[in-house]
Amino acid sequence: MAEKHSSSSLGVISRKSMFCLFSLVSALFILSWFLMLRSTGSAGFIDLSLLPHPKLNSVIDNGNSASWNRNDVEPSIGNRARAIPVDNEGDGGEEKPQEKDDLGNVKCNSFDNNCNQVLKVFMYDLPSEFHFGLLDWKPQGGSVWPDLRAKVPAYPGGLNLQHSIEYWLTMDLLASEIPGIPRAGSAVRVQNSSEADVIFVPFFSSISYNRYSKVNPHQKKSKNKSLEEKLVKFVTSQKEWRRSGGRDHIILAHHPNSMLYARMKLWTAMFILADFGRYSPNIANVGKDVIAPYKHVIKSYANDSSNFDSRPTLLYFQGAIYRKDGGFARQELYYALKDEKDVHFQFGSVQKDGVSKASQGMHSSKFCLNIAGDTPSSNRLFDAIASHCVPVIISDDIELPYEDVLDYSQFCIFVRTSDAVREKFLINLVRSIKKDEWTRMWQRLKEVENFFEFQYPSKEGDAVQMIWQAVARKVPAIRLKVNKFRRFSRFGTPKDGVLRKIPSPSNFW
Ligand SMILES: *[C@@H]1O[C@H](CO)[C@@H](O)[C@H](O)[C@H]1NC(C)=O
Ligand SMILES: *[C@@H]1O[C@H](CO)[C@@H](O)[C@H](O)[C@H]1NC(C)=O
Ligand SMILES: CC(=O)N[C@H]1CO[C@H](CO)[C@@H](O)[C@@H]1O
Repeated sequence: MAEKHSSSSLGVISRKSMFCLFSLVSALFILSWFLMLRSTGSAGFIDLSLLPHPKLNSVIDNGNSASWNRNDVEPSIGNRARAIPVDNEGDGGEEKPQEKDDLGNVKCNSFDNNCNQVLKVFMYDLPSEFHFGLLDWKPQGGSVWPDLRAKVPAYPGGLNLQHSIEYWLTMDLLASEIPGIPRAGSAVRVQNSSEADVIFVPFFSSISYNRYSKVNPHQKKSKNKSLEEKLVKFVTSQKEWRRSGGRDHIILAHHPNSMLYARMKLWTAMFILADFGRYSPNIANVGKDVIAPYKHVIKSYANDSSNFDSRPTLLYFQGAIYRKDGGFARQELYYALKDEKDVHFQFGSVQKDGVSKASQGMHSSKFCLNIAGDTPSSNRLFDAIASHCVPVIISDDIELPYEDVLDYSQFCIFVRTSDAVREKFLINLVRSIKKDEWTRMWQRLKEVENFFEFQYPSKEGDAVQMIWQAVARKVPAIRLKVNKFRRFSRFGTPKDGVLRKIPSPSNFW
């Protein structure tokens, strides 16, 4: 009884006081609302211009195409390049006057996504044996870098070229310091690492793997292995690495077998990869890393005036039979398709003279098959894009370049492996796609092909620019990780800068 009594009187008191409190809070709330409205005009509590906009992800489809780099004169591919991430702010809103620095570049404050965001990249001056030395270039004078005004060193041709992103990105950074080279400017090299968004490690790991993996009789280990070991020692002892635990570093490992040793030591960095096939998810994953295209080995189809009816082959595949995982689907598909008269399905990898044959084959086919091999990705997809041959992708674990801003379903057909091997499924699917739909995809292929084109000097919207922009979209996440890392920085980092404990994927961030 006593208990019940006291609790009910308490209830009365608290109900009264709650009412008072509520009235007081409401009055304050209304008052502050009123004051805020007066001070910010109509925007309400929060000045929206201070919030980062998610608009970098937007894909324009309105012909109103200001490209990502506002500085550039005219987006050279105009409104055809609908996947260029754009700033939609332009439609209607008032332009803010742009503040410029001494060099005429638009000044940005860090909260303002409104102006031209150029990725600032600090590049280590690694000895030339890590980069152009691997291309047989010899350093002249004091510099570890070639003078691109004098001569541009060549990258070895043939199939090596598929993984040559290391070369194109490094050359673009070098060119950013040479006045008068006309190039698109998504990234610039800066000499002061404190001012950089990211730290670039210019090791040409793919060519190192391709050329120097063999152990010569007089050597204990291969050059690719000893270079990787030296690289890890060098990088992890730099102040830039120690400052961030490597989280703001960019490491190139496009060949799936490159950096076999170093990846286990440098996993905190952002990797630029062809796919994640040979990585465990705690070493590389789509959250942390960037997928870059292969450089296609087949000739671009310039001035393509073909059409649905003028491409005689329905479906084209040329590739190796694999013994590993992907091999099963290839075999099955081969037996399913080999008797279709308008299908070209041949085993055998594309070698030197095969390239021009394959070019011809892809240029005269409506659809081109991409089946997972011993890795989920292959350059065949990029050959198909360059040929405007609509890719049919059978690779459940494939990761695609810039997929955060590019909708591949507009120009590729994706088929699950489990469906593809069902009787007649694939051939019926491909035959069901008629002229109109095919023509739309073909048209779109011609619009996007530039995103996969590597060249020097790099041009607006090409692969080099798209890769830099993909890196730039990860900069906020990098900053978060670096700041978290610094919480305990007063206690120092491990002596050699290598963090041994590799986290599980769930607490990676
Ligand atoms: C590098 O940049 C930082 C931050 O802007 C600045 O404090 C420092 O003085 C610069 N160092 C040099 C050598 O210019
Ligand atoms: C494509 O057409 C352009 C202009 O019409 C021409 O300058 C160029 O040489 C052609 N390219 C090829 C490979 O035919
Ligand atoms: C460290 C590293 O990547 N080593 C590789 C160098 O190339 C040989 C031969 O292909 C590989 O077996 C090594 O793993």
